[in-house]
Amino acid sequence: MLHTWRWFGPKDRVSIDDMLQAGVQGVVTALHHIPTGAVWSPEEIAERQRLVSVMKDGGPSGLAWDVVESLPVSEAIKTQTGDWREHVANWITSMRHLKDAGIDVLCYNFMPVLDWTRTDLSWRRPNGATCMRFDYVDFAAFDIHILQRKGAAEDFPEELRDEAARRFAAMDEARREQLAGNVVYGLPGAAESFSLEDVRALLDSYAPVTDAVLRRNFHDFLEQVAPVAQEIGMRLCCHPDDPPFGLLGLPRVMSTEADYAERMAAVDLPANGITLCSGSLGARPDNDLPGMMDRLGDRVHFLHLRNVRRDTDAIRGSFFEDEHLGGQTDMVALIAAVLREEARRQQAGREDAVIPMRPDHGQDILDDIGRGGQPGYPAIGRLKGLAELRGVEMALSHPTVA
Ligand code: DNO
Repeated sequence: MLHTWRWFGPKDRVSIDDMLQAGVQGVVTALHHIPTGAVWSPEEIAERQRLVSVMKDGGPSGLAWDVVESLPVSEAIKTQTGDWREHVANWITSMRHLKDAGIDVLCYNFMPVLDWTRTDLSWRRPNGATCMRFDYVDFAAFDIHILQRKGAAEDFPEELRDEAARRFAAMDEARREQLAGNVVYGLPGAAESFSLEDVRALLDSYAPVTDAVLRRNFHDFLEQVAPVAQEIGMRLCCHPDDPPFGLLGLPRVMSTEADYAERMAAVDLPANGITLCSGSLGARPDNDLPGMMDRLGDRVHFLHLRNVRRDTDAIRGSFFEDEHLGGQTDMVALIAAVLREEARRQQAGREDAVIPMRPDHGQDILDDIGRGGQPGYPAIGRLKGLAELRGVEMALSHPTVA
């Protein structure tokens, strides 16, 4: 695996020097300041590459921008409304500019309205570390009582609805504000930050977009972008829904192995690939991550390795972000499956035999606590995650084991 690390650009408190000291080999970044739907110019791309290539003292970092995460897909494209055709054309132009700059892997997602969703950004663990959590009762309290979405109550079983009402009644104003902020104001990397009013308007615009319509719009998008990607040698990799089940009555089409397989079959080209995110997918008990790597590995162009622990075995439920080797995904088995895939690619002489991986998220530990870094992206928590994942990889590849 190529050990990469997400960098949010010059505003990120975790520097290029920090990454190097964490043992990182490549960088994942995006031009977050460019509005969704607009073209990423060659100049902007070159400037980000320059920033990645230098250390604080001006010396060379030896690092390069290896993976784009994400080139956002606009709501207009997902709903096929407004300027969507122009947005697709711009998306393709940006992809061409990125490839011209030597970048081969491009991650995106097709989640309506909200990118990843959490209710708690610093949930305390017994050892004093903090992590992110998605609490389904809090989420229902948000949906029914804060957002007051039409029809929200009917989307939850009665028991959960009652629990959410009690939970909401017990929250003070500050917690209600915080909860709304966590859900809609945008987590790191999300292309957009919304007010409650914006979200209500967007939800209205999705009223005609059923799962079937979103799927069709997704396939239309793929039919336009994937052949170009194939022709120029760009590897597209769609990130799964996070969490991988329906929220706010919105359609969801990238949550399971069947979803992944269907999206890939829709445009059956190697360039039309996936990001295997063990943390997002792992929030559902029916997603078998090592099995998915074995079965879909051929088109896995990017790996997000992280782990979650679910409160229940229900498809929709609460979970928290556990340590990389904790949680319910068997990380050793998953990495073993990745190594098998890399060996297959090597044998086949594929140029992409080494798959880029990033230690996704991390708990806030030691000096991360109170540092005010990006939620989910602490320096030390990720360094620990990367070190553990690297250790597993090295052990599994050692001649006395393999
Ligand atoms: C969260 C991330 C997501 C991801 C996008 C990919 O930490 O994994 O925001 O970057 O969904 O398009």
